[in-house]
Amino acid sequence: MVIRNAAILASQRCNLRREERRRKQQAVTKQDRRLGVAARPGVFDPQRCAIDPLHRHGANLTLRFVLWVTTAVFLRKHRTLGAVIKLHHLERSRSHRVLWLLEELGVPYEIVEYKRNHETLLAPASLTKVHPLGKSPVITDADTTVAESGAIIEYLAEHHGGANLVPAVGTAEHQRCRYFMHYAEGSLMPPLLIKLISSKIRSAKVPFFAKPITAKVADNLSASLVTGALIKHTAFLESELAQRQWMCGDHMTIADVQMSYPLEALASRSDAGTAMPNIVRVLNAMRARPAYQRAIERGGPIMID
Ligand SMILES: N[C@@H](CCC(=O)N[C@@H](CS)C(=O)NCC(=O)O)C(=O)O
Repeated sequence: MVIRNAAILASQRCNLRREERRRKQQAVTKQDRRLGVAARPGVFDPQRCAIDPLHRHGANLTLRFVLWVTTAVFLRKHRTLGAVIKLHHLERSRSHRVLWLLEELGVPYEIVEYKRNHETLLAPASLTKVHPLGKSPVITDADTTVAESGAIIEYLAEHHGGANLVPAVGTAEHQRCRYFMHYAEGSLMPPLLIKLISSKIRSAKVPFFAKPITAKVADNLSASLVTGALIKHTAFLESELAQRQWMCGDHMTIADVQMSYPLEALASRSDAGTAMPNIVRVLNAMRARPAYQRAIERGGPIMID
């Protein structure tokens, strides 16, 4: 009996609550009609929302949809925000320049590491999957692939906030910057590379009777293509750097990044016997940058021994 009465009471309470909700709902609908809210589905009305959770749900869906479309359009426009730059980094290579710049810019990036063949010092064939020449550095940024250090450095400065590392167009600094961006690979690297090749020829494992021949070839290469050239380059760079703090002027620029590798090579390979205090001063200023040191921590030593 007691249980039956309790059940009847509970059911009555339930009916009362339902009736109360219906009345509130009717009141809101009438007010909506007056205000024209019902005719505008998806318009968020906080008053109505307090009593009608479905209304809040509808408004949330609209908001979410608008947010989703805006984000998609934004990411499509700024593709690089959705992807991280990948640096295809060959150990002990010019790739250090790009690592240094990425660290200076503070942009997120990933390193894909490649090891040199011990005998030939060549890069593994897998690098040709990134760029047909199979050389490092090369970067991928979303669906853009950029090879050649100079081009990569300019690309990163242009697209990833390095405008302060490029001197203003029309100034003498800008002209010097352009010059050194090309000079590094076009003029200074070739004799330094021949110097490396000639030292590898000299130390190559050959039968003892062939040793004098390989030594002679190495000496001739050095004498004709390296020694004189490096004396000229050293004198030229010394006179340039005696006039300024960095490669182009009073501030570090992308030309310093590009020149860092040949300057390291010059410091470690040159036996031209010429003193180079200004080259060493600029090189030490580069090496002192925390970003330069972080690049070595992440990418390993710069030069081939
Ligand atoms: N001029 C190119 C040179 C690229 C280059 O020769 N990279 C060397 C490493 S320093 C390389 O990939 N060597 C391995 C190979 O040729 O297989 C640049 O500046 O990016």
